[in-house]
Amino acid sequence: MPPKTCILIGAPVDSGKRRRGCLMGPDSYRTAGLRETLVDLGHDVVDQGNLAPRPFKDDHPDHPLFALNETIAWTQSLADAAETAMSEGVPIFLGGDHALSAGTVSGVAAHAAKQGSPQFVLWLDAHSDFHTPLSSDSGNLHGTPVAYFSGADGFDGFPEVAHPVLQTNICIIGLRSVDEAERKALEASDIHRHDMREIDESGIAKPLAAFLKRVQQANGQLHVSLDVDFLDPDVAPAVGTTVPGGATVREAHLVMEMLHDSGLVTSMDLVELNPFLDDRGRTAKVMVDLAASAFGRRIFDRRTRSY
Ligand code: EXY
Ligand code: MN
Ligand code: MN
Ligand code: MN
Repeated sequence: MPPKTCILIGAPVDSGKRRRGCLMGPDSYRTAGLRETLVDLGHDVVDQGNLAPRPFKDDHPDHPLFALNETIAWTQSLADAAETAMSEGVPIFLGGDHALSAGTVSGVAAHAAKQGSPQFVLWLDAHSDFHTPLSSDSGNLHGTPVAYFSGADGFDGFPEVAHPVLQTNICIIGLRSVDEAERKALEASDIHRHDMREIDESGIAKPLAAFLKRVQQANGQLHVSLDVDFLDPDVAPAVGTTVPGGATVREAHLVMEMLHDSGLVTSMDLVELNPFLDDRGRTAKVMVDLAASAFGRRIFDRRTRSY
């Protein structure tokens, strides 16, 4: 696999939920050596530092949606940055909570549309993040990015999604906490969804290989959004929305190694790390190790396989 130009973009988004702490995420990945790890694998790395949201007026404390204006302001800023970065290399967004993906995915999808290729999204998460502002009970917007970038209604005030990601081009793996409204919406959608029960029964490689084959056949762009809570809390405790029964470190590395073997990844988010909840950087290091697998770290080179 030829070396990549990895563009690190800090996105200290903390407005997607009430519990603060994700704003420290970008520097935790830097402290855990993400840049050095990618350089050691032969990649060029450009760290663009941290982004800021567009200017915004303070949110009304009683608004049912938490930090709506702040999240809208981040979405505008991230969508522009993502679209620009796609023409410079492989952007890796350092979160920040999952609300950031409303901007990153809509931005990379805009780039894909200009290239005339379809955008695909692999969503690695315990949650489907498929609420809209109208269906969310918590009012936490980090539970809504998949609905936003796939063009759902209900996002008044957010930037118009000029190039929604087709639902059939979205694959969610790791589900084990889905609200009733999301479950109904998912079952009515064309989103490919693989819960932990399916992974337990038939493994993680099968649905991932089928998805990667479709990306390859469509000559698509592939955005990978890795939520810390995809992993089991025993191995990745530093996230505010832990759900027992998550992916093992080996299942997560298999996903990353298959992604690298496929050569299809064009952008990535690392999200929901809350260093305030970490144990001496343990979770940050797990996430950096997973990024290393996605960018080529392995013992034996087995890229003879095709998907
Ligand atoms: N579905 C719940 C809610 O909407 O509040 C929990 C969302 C958790 C979202 C985290 C980022 O994955
Ligand atoms: Mn999420
Ligand atoms: Mn999650
Ligand atoms: Mn499927």
